[in-house]
Amino acid sequence: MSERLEDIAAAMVAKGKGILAADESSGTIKKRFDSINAESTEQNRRDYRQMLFASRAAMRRNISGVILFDETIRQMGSNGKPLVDLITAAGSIPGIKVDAGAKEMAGHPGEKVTEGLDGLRERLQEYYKLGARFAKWRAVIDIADGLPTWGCVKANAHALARYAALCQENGIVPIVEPEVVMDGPVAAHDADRCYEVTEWVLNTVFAELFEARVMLEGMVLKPNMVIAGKNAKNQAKPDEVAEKTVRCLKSTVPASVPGIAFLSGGQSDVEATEHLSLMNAMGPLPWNLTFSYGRALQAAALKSWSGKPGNIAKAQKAFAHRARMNGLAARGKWSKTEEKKKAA
Ligand code: 5MM
Repeated sequence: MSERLEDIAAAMVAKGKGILAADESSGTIKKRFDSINAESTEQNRRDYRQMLFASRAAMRRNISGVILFDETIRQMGSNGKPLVDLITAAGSIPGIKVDAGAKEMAGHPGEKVTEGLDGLRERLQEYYKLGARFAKWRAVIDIADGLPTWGCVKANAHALARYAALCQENGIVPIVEPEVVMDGPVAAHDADRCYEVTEWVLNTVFAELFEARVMLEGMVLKPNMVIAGKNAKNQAKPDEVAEKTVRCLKSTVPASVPGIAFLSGGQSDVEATEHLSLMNAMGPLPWNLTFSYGRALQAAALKSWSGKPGNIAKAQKAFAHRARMNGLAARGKWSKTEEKKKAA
C-alpha cells in the first residue's frame, strides 16, 4: 500500500467502507464490559478485540481501518502473532489513539482540554514502527448555559492542529476529532444550538489547521452530527439531522479534505446508520462521508459475545451485519428492509 498521506487518507474513506473505533481506554472498556458482566482483564480485552478483527469478510468488505488503544497495538493474538497482523491481513489499516484524554481545563469550570502533546513526536515514531498509518485525537466540547467558552474552543482546536502537524511530519494521517457532545452532563440543547456550536468549533479548527500548515488532503475529519442533546425535549427527526449536518459541514469543511468519518456519540446503532445513509443520499457532496463508530458498530457484537468464548461466531455475525449496514449507509443505500435481513 502507498505510503503517501493522501493515498492513506483516501483509502480510509473509500466508498462503502468506514472505520472501526476500538480505542476504548482502560476506563471506557471496563464500563463496556461491566454492561455485559465480563471482567476487564487483559485476556478478555484481547479475546473481544480479536473476535472483531478476525471477522474476515466484514473487515475486508466494510472496515477500511481500525483505531487501536496503546495496549492493543502491542498485543499478541491467541496464535502468538500481533493483533495488528489480523487487521492488515484483511486489507484494513491499523491506527492508534494518541491523545492522553480530556482533562479538566484550568480556569474553565465544566470544560475540558485534551492533553498529550508532550513527547508526541517520539510516540508517533514508535507507533509507525508498530504498524500505525493513521492516528486519532479527540477534543470534547460540552454545551450548557454559557458553554462552551472561546478559551475552551480555541485551546482544543490549537491542540488538534499541533497534533495533526506532528502526525503528518511522521508519515501518519491524523484523524481530527472535535466532538460537540450530545450526552454531556447537561445535554438539553436542541439541534439548532448544536449547529451553532459545531459551526464555531469547525471554523476554529480549520483556522488552526491552516496556521499549523496541515495538509488537508492528508487528514480525515471525525465530527459529531448536528443533533439534539440526549435530554432535550425536542429531538430532531432523521431528515433534519441529515440536512443540518450537511449544511453545517458544507459551510465549514474545505473540499480538499478527502473524507469525513462521523462518530456516533451515543446514538443507537440504527439511528447512526440511518443518519449517515440519508446524508449520502443527498449527494453530490465535496467529500466522502462515512463512519468511524465505536459504540454504534460494537454494541450488538458486545452483547452477543457477553464474555463467553462459545458466543464468538454469534458475535461476529452481529458485527458483520452492523458493518454491512454502515457500508450501505456510506453509499446512501441503507434501508429498513436491509436492516431486517439479519446476517444470514
Ligand atoms: C471507542 O471510543 C473511543 C474511546 O473513548 P475513550 O478515550 O473515552 O476511552 C472514542 O474516542 C471514539 O473513538 C469516538 O468518540 C467515537 O466513538 P462513538 O462511540 O461515539 O462512536
